[in-house]
Amino acid sequence: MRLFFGLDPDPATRRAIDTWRNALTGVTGKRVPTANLHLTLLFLGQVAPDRLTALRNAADRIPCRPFSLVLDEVGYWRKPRVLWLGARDVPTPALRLAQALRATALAQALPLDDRAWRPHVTLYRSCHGLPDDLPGNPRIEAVFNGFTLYQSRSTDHGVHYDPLAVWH
Ligand code: 2AM
Repeated sequence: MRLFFGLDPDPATRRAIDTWRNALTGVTGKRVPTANLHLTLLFLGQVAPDRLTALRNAADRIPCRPFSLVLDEVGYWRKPRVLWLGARDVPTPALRLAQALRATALAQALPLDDRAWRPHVTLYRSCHGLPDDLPGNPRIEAVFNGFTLYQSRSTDHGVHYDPLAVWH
């Protein structure tokens, strides 16, 4: 199972992200469907299904208080070719949560890469770069009350992110 922990934006935040994204012109790439917009907290990759119960039980012990995060930056990563909205300031509770998830996964002996967490919402994939005319920097405040374990499934109709469990 291809798994990741993430943050699920509420409907108003999704609308705000879409409104900002709709103002972008000249983007070449695959638009991430609105329903798929999310912030990855920890990418786990392939996990054997028989590891799931232990992972969920371990995640039960992670404290999670509501926090807000301001999406105020747009950027492009050349290697994965994604255009994203990000948060310049990483609030401490969000960082703690990402760190706790990482520690939990490591304690479960799940292999992780060691890249630092960069909170972002991917807007476009297979993209060639930032458009020349950006509609000004975004400022979208998002409140998160919990975190979600997702299974990423590739289907004939595109990728689906199925929530397997939510923690508040
Ligand atoms: P993204 O967060 O930049 O959009 C499910 O595939 C999610 O995990 C996506 O949101 C994706 O990127 C992220 N993801 C996919 N492969 C990854 C990898 N090798 N390392 C880190 N994150 C990855």
